[in-house]
Amino acid sequence: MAGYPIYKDNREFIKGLEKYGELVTVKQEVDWDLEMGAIVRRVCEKKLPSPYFKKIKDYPGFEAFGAPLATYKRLAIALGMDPDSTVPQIADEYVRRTSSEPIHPVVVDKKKAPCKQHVLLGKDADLFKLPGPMVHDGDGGRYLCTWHFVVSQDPDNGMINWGMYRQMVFDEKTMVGPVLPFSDMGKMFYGKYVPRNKPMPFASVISCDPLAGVAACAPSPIPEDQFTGMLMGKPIEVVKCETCDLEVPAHAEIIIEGDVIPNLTIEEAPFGEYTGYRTSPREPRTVYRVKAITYRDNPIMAVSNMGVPTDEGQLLRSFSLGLEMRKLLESQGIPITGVFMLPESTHHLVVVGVKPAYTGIATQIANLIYGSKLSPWFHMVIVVDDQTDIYDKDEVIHALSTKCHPITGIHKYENAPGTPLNPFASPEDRRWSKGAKVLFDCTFPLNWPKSDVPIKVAFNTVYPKEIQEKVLTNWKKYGFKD
Ligand SMILES: Cc1cc2nc3c(=O)[nH]c(=O)nc-3n(C[C@H](O)[C@H](O)[C@H](O)COP(=O)(O)O)c2cc1C
Ligand SMILES: [Mn+2]
Repeated sequence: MAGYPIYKDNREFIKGLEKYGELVTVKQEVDWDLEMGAIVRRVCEKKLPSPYFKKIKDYPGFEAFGAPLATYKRLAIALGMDPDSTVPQIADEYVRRTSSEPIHPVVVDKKKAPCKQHVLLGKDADLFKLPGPMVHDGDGGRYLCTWHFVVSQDPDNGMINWGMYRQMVFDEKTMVGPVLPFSDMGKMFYGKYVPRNKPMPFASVISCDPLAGVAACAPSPIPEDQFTGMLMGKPIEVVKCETCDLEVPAHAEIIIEGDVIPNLTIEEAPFGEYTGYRTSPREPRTVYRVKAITYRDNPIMAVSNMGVPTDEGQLLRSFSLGLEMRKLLESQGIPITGVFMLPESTHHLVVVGVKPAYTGIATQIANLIYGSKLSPWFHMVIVVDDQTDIYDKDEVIHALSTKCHPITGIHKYENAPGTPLNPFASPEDRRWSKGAKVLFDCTFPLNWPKSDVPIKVAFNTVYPKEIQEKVLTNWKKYGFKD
């Protein structure tokens, strides 16, 4: 299987980014304590190239790579597409690849797996040997795992899960982090291992190839090791862990193996979160006990800095959550023109374009979206008609403020599932993940007489096709550049 022109590890991806001007190599030493985090944050806020840190204070031999996928351009590069591809082009390609047949990983021998170049076991497996950054001031500790994934396996059906669940260093041998109960790992750990009081083997994979990262934070119903293969167009190479039967990507930079401990919690957080706020208090959370650490020669840490959008977390989650909603609506035969979740909304707001074929179509769309298993993550749906470009924020704002009736166009859903991180929710509602939802219906009612429907006054709506074509053909001749 030849696959797409993709990068098998972050080393190749870093070279790819450099080729397209999407990398800044930082040769000067940087401090893991806030400095590296502050640089990555500013890079996200200014939409700058990824920083590649060559020298980290106290950690000779280690390097770090920040904001790996914080722009659509870097996502296009990761997918092996033209770096200037538009968002709809990237979205169509993603849907095409992820609607194909699952591609299972292939197991390679340990000798062929760079992630085994250094193996630390027993007392040597000390988390402080790794340059976990203090990402934001005010964080509850050093977060070693900010752009990574946790591998786990269902004890009954053997299903593999790769998911991104943040992990803070507690001591040399312990990490701690939140695992939401509706996540795949949450359902597996709290639903199966905890009732049996059985430790759950885990492996945290830090700094894998870029597409494994895309898969790990995608809300995919397909196991993410196969989903990565679909994105790559060929199998990802995995290798067996040192201390359990799990398999991890052979070309990853750093692997941490161990057990998730049932019926024990340790306090974790606060942390700067994807919503752009610090919402979750320091509270008892899920405990990971470490048995082994393996890494490549001169390992490259990956560092993501969550905060005000956009960083890769919000960009990729918005992208993939929106596209899962597209697949859902299409599977139900709704005549949508597309779905786009704005990354600036930190995946809270979904824009759906539709041909308003019948009355109530916007409500039907919102009911499907809010009835889906992914609905805890978002709470605003804007439905626009096919005259609005869903990817154009200006057009969406225009439709919202002109077509949505402030009373009859807004539909509220109370008592809905949310997350503990919703900044608008009261502390009590956050504790119980209690949410609420809203639909903004920006379609004109179909029962209005045709003559009374306001006509949109724009270049492509009020001029005859011939005039539009003539003007576009002559545009440069008139003296305009674009
Ligand atoms: C950077 C980043 C950090 C995340 N941290 C957590 C976390 O700490 N706990 C959690 O439950 N979900 C977290 N998520 C969301 C999950 O990764 C997301 O739900 C993903 O789809 C999990 O996959 P699953 O469907 O296999 O559960 C995070 C996402 C990103 C992008
Ligand atoms: Mn999953």
